Amino acid sequence: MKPHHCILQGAPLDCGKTRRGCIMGPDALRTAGLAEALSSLGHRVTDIGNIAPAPFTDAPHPKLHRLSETIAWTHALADATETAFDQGLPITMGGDHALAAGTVLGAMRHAARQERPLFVLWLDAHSDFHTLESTDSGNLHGTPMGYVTGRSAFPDWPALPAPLPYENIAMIGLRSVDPAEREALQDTAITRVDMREIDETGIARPLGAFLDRVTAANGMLHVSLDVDFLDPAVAPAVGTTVPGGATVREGHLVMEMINDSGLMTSLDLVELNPFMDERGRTAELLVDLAASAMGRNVFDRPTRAF
Ligand code: 6HN
Ligand code: MN
Ligand code: MN
Ligand code: MN
Repeated sequence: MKPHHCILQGAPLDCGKTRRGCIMGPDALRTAGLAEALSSLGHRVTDIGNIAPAPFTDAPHPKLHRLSETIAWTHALADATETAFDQGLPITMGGDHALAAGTVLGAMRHAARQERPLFVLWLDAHSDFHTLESTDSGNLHGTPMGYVTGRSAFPDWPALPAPLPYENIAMIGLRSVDPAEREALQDTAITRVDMREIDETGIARPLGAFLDRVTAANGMLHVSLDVDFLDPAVAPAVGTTVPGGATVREGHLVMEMINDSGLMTSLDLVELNPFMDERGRTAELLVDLAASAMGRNVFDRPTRAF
């Protein structure tokens, strides 16, 4: 396994929804031993501390919750993530999923400079594909994929170097997609793998097909892991629980295949709400999954196409 320089950055962003608690996520991941787990695998690890948004004025919006704060975070995280790529592999400790607007944008800028295509693997019960118009809840953690694909205007948000192509996105674990998202997704080439497909074919087949495409394109791969990808019975520390999620082993298999592929260039660990955890078990599970993605295994597998 190739040793990496992991750049841990805390993103205690809690403005993407009304239920609070993700502000404590980065410290819970630190407490659960994320840095130590990665170092023990032979990686160099630097925790650069927490990112902060530039000062913003909170202009109340009739529908969208804490819009100006989310925009300020998007600027800060895109800049920080882009910078982190110069040092190593950015691992963002969230924070709710609104942070992915910034981290994916940072990865898009980096990939554009490298003249390589960026691919995004979205591990989530939700598609987070809303626009500012289509969201019913007004919670901006439901919009980052709508933003990075440029499917509608996000005024005052940072400009995209180019929209992220739909072909470069796979959403795996879907089981809660709002009607407006469902309709919009149907018109795209986004790879959509719902829990039923995982039940029917197993998770390895659709994931392997996607990873093969990333390899063939010499792509960079951003992985965004939302806690609610996992079943709430094993990962209770999340505000948006949806029953019927991935098992612990499905989670690990995804991460192990990502490691075997050697493709991952950045990672988000998001939506951890330590206020709702049970004796730190969700934080510890996220640390174990990150370790699997970075090379922890029982036996090495020969490198292979899936
Ligand atoms: N997440 N679709 C719902 C909404 O409020 O727009 C849920 C969003 C969940 C967000 O998964 O990070
Ligand atoms: Mn900026
Ligand atoms: Mn999400
Ligand atoms: Mn989710």
